[in-house]
Amino acid sequence: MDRDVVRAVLFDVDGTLADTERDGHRLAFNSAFGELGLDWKWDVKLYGELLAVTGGKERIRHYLEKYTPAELNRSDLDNWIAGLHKAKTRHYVALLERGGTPLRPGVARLIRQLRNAKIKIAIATTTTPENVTSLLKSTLGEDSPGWFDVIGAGDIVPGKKPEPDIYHWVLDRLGLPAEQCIAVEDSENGLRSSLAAGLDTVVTVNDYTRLQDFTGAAVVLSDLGEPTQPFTVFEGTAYGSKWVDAELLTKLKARQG
Ligand code: XBP
Ligand code: MG
Repeated sequence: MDRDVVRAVLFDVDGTLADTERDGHRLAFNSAFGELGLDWKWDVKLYGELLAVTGGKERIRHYLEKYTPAELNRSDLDNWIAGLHKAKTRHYVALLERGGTPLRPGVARLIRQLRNAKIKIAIATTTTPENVTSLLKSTLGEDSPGWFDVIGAGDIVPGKKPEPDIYHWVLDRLGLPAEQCIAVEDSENGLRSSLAAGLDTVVTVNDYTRLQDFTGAAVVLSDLGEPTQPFTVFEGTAYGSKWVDAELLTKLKARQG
C-alpha cells in the first residue's frame, strides 16, 4: 500500500472552512437564549473558553454546570437543552442564509482542485448536519453538498472531538485507510481527534486557536493560502509552497516524523 498517496482530504468545518464561531455560532446561541427568555450572554471571551467543549448541546450543559448549576435540577434537562439547541440551530442557519460568512482563504480553490484531480473530499465535524449543508450552499452553491463523497456531522457518533469517532466513521464510509488520507483542522480538539484516527493533519489556525498546542501536526499554517495571498508557516515546513494544493499535501504525507 502506498502511504504517500493522498486519496481523500477530510475537512473540519467550524474554524477551518469558515470563521463561524465568534460571529456565527456565538450569536446564534445568544439569539436562542433571548428567544427562550434567558438572560445569558456569551461574549467573545467567554465563548473562547466554552469552545474547549465541542458540540453545542455539550457546550450548553458545560455552561450550566459551571455558571448556573441551579438549572441542572430541571426534571426534563436533556429535552430542555435539546430544545434550546434546536432554536440555536434555527438562528444559525438563518444567519448563514443571510450571507456574509465567507469561506477562509484557499478553501474554495483547494476543494475545486481536489475535485478536478479526482481526489475524494469529505467533511468530519461535530456540528449539526443542517449547519454544514447551509454553510456549503451559501458559499459554494446549491449543489455543493453533493460534491463531498462523505459528510460526517453531529450526533451520528457517540464521542465528539477530541474523540476520534467522527474521523473513524468518515474513513469507514470512504472505504479508505487513514494512511491514504489527510485531514484539515483548526483546533487542538480537532487535531487530537484526527491524530487519534491515524490521520496526518494540516492545521490552519484562527484567532481562537492560534495559541493552542498543535504537537503532531504535519504543518501549522495561517490559512490554506492563495496565489495572491500566501499563507504564513507557524510550525513545520511547507517545502517552499505559498498555498496548499494537492502537490503540497502529498509532500506533507511523505514527510518523515
Ligand atoms: C465545532 C463545534 C460545534 C460548533 C457548534 O467543532 O464544536 O459545536 O461550535 O455547532 P469542530 P453545534 O470544528 O471541531 O467540529 O451547536 O451544531 O454543535
Ligand atoms: Mg474546528
